[in-house]
Amino acid sequence: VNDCYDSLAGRSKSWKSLLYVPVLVEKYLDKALNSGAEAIILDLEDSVPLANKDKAREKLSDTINKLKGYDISLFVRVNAPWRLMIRDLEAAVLSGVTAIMCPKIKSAWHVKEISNVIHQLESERGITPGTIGLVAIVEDPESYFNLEQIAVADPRILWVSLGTEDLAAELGVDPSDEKGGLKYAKFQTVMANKKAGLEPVGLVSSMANFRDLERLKIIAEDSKKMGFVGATCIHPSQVPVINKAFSPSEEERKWALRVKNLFEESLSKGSASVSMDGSMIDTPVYKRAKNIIARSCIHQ
Ligand code: 1VU
Repeated sequence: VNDCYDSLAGRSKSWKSLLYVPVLVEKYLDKALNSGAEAIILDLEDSVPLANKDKAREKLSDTINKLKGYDISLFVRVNAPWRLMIRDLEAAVLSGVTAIMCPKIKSAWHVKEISNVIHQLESERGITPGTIGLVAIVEDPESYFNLEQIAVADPRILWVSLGTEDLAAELGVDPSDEKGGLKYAKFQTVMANKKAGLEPVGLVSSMANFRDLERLKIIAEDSKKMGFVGATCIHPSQVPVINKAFSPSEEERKWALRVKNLFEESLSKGSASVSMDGSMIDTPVYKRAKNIIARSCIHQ
C-alpha cells in the first residue's frame, strides 16, 4: 500500500475523469452515476442560462443529497462575477461536496477571497473548515502569468487548469490544434501544478467534436504524456476513453514492477544503478516506476 501513495507527494486522491452535468438536466444524473466517471461536476456556469441560475441553485442541495451516498466525487462549478458567485457559493458549500470549480481566476488574492467565503460558509454549516477543495481555472493572458502564485495561494487548491477556449480566443489561436499556440501554456500549467505538489487535470487541446472519440483518445494520450493526470468531459461516451488513456497501460505496469524489483535488489547489494533490457535503471527511473505503480493502485 505504501508504494501506492509514496510518490504522490502525500496526496491520496487525484481524478482521471470528471463529467459535467448541467444542474437543471435531471435526466443526466443516473447516466452520470453509471458512466464510470470518478467525479461529477454539477455546473451552475455556462450550461445554465442566466434566467435559470436561481432555479439551478435551489435544485443543487437536493441533487447533492441524492448523489452523496455514491462512490463518486461531487464538484460544483460556480460563476465568476462576484454577485453570481456569492449566491452560487451560498448554494454549493454543502456537506458531500468535494470541491468548488472557480472560472476566470485572476490572482492569488482572488483565490484567497473565495476561500474566505467558503471558510465562513463551512463554519456556519458545521463543516470542518478547509474540507471543501477549490479548482482554479485561469482563462486570460494576464492571469496566466500568475499561475505559480495561484497554485500555492491556498491549501484548498486541488489543481489549476487553463480555460482552453477563452484563452485561445484571447490569443487568436485555434484551441483544437494541440501543436499550436496553447501547447506551451498547457505545459507551463503542468509545471506550475507540479511545483505546488498538485496533480493537474486537463487536455492539451479542446475537443471540438465530442462525438469524435478517436480524436479524444489521441488528445488524452498526448495529455498524459505531457503530465496531466485526468480530464473533464461533457458526454458519458467520453468517460471510458478518458479513463483508459489516463490509466497506466498493462505494459507500463509490468515495466514499472520489473524496474522496482530490480532496482531494490541492486540497492540491497550496494549499487544505485543497474541495467535492464539494455537501459540504465537509476534513481530517477526508479522514481518514475514508483509513480506508475502508485497510479496503478489508485486507479484500479
Ligand atoms: O440514452 P439516454 O437518453 O438515457 O441518455 C442520453 C443523454 O441523456 C445522456 N447524456 C448525459 N448524461 C449525463 N451527463 C451528461 N453530460 C450527458 N450528456 C448526455 O447520454 C445519452 C446519450 O446522449 P446523446 O448522445 O443523445 O447526447 P445529447 O444530444 O442528449 O446531449 C449532448 C449535450 C452536449 C447537449 C450533452 O452531452 C450536455 O449537455 N453535456 C454537458 C454540457 C455542459 O455541461 N457544458 C458546460 C461545461 S463544458 C464547458 O464549459 C467548456 C469547458
